[in-house]
Amino acid sequence: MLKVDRSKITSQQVEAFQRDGVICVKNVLDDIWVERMRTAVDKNALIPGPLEVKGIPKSNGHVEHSSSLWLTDADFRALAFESPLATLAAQVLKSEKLNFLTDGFFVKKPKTNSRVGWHNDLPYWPIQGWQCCKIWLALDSVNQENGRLEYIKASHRWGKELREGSNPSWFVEPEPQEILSWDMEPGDCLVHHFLTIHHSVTNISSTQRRAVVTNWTGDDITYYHRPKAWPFRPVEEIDLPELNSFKAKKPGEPIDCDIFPRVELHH
Ligand SMILES: O=C(O)CCC(=O)C(=O)O
Repeated sequence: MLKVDRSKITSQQVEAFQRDGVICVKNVLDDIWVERMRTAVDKNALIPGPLEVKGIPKSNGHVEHSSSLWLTDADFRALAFESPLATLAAQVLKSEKLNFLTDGFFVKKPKTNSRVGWHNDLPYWPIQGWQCCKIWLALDSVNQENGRLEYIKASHRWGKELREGSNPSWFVEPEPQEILSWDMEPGDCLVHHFLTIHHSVTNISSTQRRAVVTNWTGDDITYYHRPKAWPFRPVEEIDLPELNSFKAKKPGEPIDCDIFPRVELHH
């Protein structure tokens, strides 16, 4: 049986998530968790993730990214199934049921043009429905100089999908008063709705900025076929037993499968 922590956030925080599409929650994970995940990220930064093509060296880009590490790494697995993150996700989503939709990390290298452009997350996932969120966990202090995230307040309510670099005519750069952003300490988390539009600024500081992400869905989420969505290459080409039940999914079916496992919540 999968175990999760019972830590609670306030009803005001849940309302703020529903209203604004993003909240910052302080001190979600303690120093032991933060150190454990820093070590796990550093260890995985130079090797291909389980869904990546083996034998291709990692690019030397300005943002190191990898995903689905819970499949091969005990610390990422523990983060998904034994840390307070699952309870946090279930609360903001107001969901009885919770599925885990893959983890990942983002390492912004120092003094690089490491901006991540405006986008929201839903177009990258083979799902549809409303109850979905990402938890972005800071492993270093985060600020304007080293690449913090900025969100367009309440943009999840627009119901629009935006892929990075797609530049549709309806999207205009937001005014400063529309932006929500926070300086953060290691262990703090951002929780954003999959439709909330965000970007992250470049890292002009002299140190790296590391973050781990986990993705979660609730009661109303079903499978939906989206070309160019996760896992970002033809599923037939990926030889991973955990993908077999996903490959058989039909649109409208519940998302539950081995690769998007259900997490048991203890109320
Ligand atoms: O960590 C970053 O800088 C970008 C993360 C992001 O945009 C995302 O996870 O959707």
